Amino acid sequence: MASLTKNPNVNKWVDEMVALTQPDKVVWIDGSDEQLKALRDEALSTGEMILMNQDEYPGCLYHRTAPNDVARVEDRTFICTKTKEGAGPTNNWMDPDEMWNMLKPMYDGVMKGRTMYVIPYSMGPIGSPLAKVGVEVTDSIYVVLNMDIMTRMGAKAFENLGDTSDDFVRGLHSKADVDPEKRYIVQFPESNTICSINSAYGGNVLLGKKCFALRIASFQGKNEGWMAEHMLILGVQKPDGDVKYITAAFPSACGKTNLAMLIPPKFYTEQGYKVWTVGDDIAWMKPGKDGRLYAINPENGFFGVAPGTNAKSNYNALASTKKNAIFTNVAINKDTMTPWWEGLDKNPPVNAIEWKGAEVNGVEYTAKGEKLAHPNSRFTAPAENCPCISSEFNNPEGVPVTAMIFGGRREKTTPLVYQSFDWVHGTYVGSAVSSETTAAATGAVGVLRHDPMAMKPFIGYNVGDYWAHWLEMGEILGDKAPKIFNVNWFKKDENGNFIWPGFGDNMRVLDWIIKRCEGTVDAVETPIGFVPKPEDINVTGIEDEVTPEIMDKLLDIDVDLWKAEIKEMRRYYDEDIKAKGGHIPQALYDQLDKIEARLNK
Ligand code: GTP
Ligand code: SPV
Ligand code: MN
Repeated sequence: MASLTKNPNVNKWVDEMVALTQPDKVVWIDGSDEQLKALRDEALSTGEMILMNQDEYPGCLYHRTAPNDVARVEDRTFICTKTKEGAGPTNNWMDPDEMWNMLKPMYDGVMKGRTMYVIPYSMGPIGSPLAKVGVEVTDSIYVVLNMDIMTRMGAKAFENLGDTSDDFVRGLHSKADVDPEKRYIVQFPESNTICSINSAYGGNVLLGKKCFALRIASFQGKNEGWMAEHMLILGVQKPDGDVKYITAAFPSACGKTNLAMLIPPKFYTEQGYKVWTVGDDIAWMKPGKDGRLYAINPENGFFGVAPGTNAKSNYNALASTKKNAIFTNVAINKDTMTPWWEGLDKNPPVNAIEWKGAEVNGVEYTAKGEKLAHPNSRFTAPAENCPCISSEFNNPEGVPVTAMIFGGRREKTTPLVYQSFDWVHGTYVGSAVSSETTAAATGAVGVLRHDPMAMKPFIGYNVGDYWAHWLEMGEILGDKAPKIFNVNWFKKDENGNFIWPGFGDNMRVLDWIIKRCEGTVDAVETPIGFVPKPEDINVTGIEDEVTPEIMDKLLDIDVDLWKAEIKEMRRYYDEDIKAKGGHIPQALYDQLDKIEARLNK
């Protein structure tokens, strides 16, 4: 099939990939409805996709991945820069030539008997000065259909690239044999190239997402003066109509999609507050003409965690999945052909198909403690479906950022919210994010690990240089820099229960954050930052749940725990980062010294 572009750089690379992988057929994805319909029909006929109930879920499809292929594989993810130092201590590294010599034979003839789909896509609105183009070649229709939702896909993406530019990210994907022992997710930041093999799951294969929009883009941002972050973007509209934009970085499966789409408590909606979603996972940010930081969401859809999503916890996410969505590894109600997952409702279907494909009695199955949906099962949903999608979603210039938030899952130590003293301290706070691990990546769940800026698996270069880039951006932004906060929705009591209601009630914390940015509320200065006065977190309507005693616990700064926290941070900087080739800026060590001195006073 003829190429969709005159760009010789694209055509030369695609020709090389065809010669290497030897597909029977090459299909350029123009993005037309006819083409996508034909691909859907083909995937349905082979069983790759399953049709959901078209009355209740029009346009929705289902896909099941191999049971060994259900999450990102961090131990098999590599950053291949010329030097090991370039990748730094938070990444697996291999010399680029050595890696390619290992991968090349694996790709040799891998698409024989298959079709290669060539997917042009734009990360960011077409025509946005912040957008970037990628081309992914893949042997998976599932990838094509997901990329259609997650990106601006098709011939139109080439408009941004033009006929001569070489500034596009090359992505080579083959599901090959889905062999977990030969699975590799490899980024070559210095040559704008991604290679993924032996997976057919989400973030491993939708190369525009984590591989490009975070790993490659963070490296590009460092060199080009912008930032690529694992952050949601939301707008809080106040009763007077003014909208303040906030970004927030939480590790995988720690609440970004939920916060991005929150519905404020009645107390707020009655006054006219409203939350608008710009993005739920990734933000690309650059200083604008007025010197403020502007953010776009490079994605065009949501690849959201299904379990736990329900009409109460996240009405807007659920509504987004009602048409033209793809469900991956959730359970199916066989009678109705509708999706089901733990936490959707309290009624698991009797005639259920669990995520691995077995037909089970869902009531008995779940009563035994088995899960019908995989804990990292997901929906892929078009952003345009979201009832609270921001009017600025497609704004090519992005939205101005007033506040940035870091957070993670911490059962103790970290209070509900605190504000950093300034950008440099805020950068330290970001570097100090640690969180209990989740099912979003393979490996143990619930183990506390360092996850700086929620970017540990996604920083495409040396983490120390990444921190230095944060500090540089702060200098460029000066007094126009967003204010930096930290939140923790996951504090627990002695019995292991969350003590903060979370979800929509997180609006109460956003309210305090905005007031701090506007300078309309006071705070308590503590050794770790500014903490709210208990009376300044509005608890109207939840007084029974969040009593004054609970609020004290939520806002408590336990000096002994914090001394231990700082000691651990020094160990982390020294042993995990510096001793392993990370270049930690002195300014961050100075922050450690200052916090320690304040705690000892
Ligand atoms: P990725 O897509 O992996 O990057 O995840 P995410 O950060 O978007 O996480 P998401 O919003 O999907 O939430 C993941 C899990 O955290 C869900 O099971 C939610 O139920 C839970 N969660 C989200 N917000 C809250 C909250 O405020 N409180 C509590 N207790 N749980 C929450
Ligand atoms: C995450 O793990 O942070 C995700 C899902 O958003 S994935 O696209 O698989 O990386
Ligand atoms: Mn994510």
